[in-house]
Amino acid sequence: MKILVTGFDPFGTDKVNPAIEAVKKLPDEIEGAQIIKVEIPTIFNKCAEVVHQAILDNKPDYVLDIGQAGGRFALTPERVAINFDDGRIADNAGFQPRNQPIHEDGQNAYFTQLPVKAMAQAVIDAGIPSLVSTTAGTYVCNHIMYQVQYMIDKEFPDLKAGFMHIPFLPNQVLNRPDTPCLSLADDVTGITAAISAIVKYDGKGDLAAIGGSLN
Ligand code: PCA
Repeated sequence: MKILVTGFDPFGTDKVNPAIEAVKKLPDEIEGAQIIKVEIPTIFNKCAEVVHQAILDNKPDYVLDIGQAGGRFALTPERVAINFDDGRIADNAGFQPRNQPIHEDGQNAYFTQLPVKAMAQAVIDAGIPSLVSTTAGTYVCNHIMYQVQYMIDKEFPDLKAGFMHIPFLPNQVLNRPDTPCLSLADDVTGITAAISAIVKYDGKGDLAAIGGSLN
């Protein structure tokens, strides 16, 4: 089995993004699955092209995109991506969409194929906070999650994909009082645990646990 894991580059006022830092440090193999790591730009009109090319090049069974969610305290596998771009800030190309559909011929929303409850439970079992989230926002992270689902809808029906947000690193909250953070080592442990759950639940649906969600 092959799993393509992507991480976004730094954006906004931050000089680092825990997503790509953690993705770079993941093992090359998890539970027998080969892990392919790719950095993607925090640019609405570029990130999908990079992931699309990586899918064509590597033919993965799964895609897991990782991004930073500043202010969240937990690793949050996302359940749903929506057909809506609305930037709170400009992206790394200076583009700030407002109220735009991503694809006129796409669904309003797509659910992930990933076992998000099992992923969250595996992260918790590794001693790291985790919750299933039901909103990936309306910025570039929701955008890439939606774009990969659109590719599944139109082009790669056998692919399974999803997204996970992760908190700030400690060095990003030095001037952000009362803001949660998680160490890079915990990010790597947590993402590895989540990927282990993806492999273990392959073809088996999701854990039937009481999952809860972030709003
Ligand atoms: N987080 C942003 C985009 C890139 C990233 O790492 C988001 O949540 O949309």
